[in-house]
Amino acid sequence: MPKTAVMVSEEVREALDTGAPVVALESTIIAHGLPRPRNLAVAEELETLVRSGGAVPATVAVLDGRAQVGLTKADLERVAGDPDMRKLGHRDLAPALATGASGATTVSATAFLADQAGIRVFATGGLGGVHRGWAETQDESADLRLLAQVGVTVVCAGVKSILDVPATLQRLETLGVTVIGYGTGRFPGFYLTSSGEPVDWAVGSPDEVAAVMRAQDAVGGPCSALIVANPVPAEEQLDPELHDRVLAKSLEEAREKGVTGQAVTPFLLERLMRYTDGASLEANLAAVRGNVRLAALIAAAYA
Ligand code: PSU
Ligand code: MN
Repeated sequence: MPKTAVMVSEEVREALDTGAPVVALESTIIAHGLPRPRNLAVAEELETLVRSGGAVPATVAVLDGRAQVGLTKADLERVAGDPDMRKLGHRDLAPALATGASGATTVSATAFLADQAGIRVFATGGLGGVHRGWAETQDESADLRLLAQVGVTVVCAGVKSILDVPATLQRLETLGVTVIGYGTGRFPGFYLTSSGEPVDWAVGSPDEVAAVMRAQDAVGGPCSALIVANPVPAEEQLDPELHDRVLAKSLEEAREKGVTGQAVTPFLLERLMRYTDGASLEANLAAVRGNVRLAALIAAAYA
């Protein structure tokens, strides 16, 4: 199916046509990463944050077989409220479109659709990556390979700390995806300010990120994403000791229950929320908010 399968909202189309800044937002975090009904309030807040930063928000989802870039309030309510929303990675887009299905888009599907629509900047919480125990399960998020193929700038708090972070960074290197730390030489740890792993490049302002994007354009060649790794502020991070303890317990539980495939990430995020009495949720939200704010500034600096 040609690109015409991607439906861009009027507001987003107008912004793109006039060169105004646009920030794409994913919907899996809304439908499968956050508890109802707070998820709807968050979805709306993130759009407002993009607007406050001077950019137009473009939340992405598939509704009744239509890949939509830019959602109405009613669409957002549906994504947040409908328990039957599927979780759609890039590879799920064609069957979802062909069968009229509805689902939230992960980083891989969102980055792809944003790129098709001509949106350069995308904000999320934490990327998917190589899972712990990869040697047995071969569970590696499709986010990584997709990001090696689209020229979007992804603002995130690193990759989810439920993952094998060093292995994920290694994989990003192999795939040729550029990673820069925002105001830090340490790769962030999603709920934690630092994962402890080093990053090779650090920048300190939206203008510097925009300069890297322009250099990508100038250098040319096959595109790949630019990952802007933006740490959650230290005062809003999850207590690292608590994090390590509840994560070990949650991973053990996932193993015992035989949780596999697409269910692994939502399962672990939910267990962490439960075992930290909601503290992991607050850290997750603080990270996402920071990323969305920064993404708007980067989109404006690049526009
Ligand atoms: N960031 C969050 N919460 C989430 C996600 C990201 O703060 O739930 C989602 C993203 O959509 C990401 C997905 O693409 O988790 C990864 O899922 P998997 O490991 O199954 O590829
Ligand atoms: Mn997976």
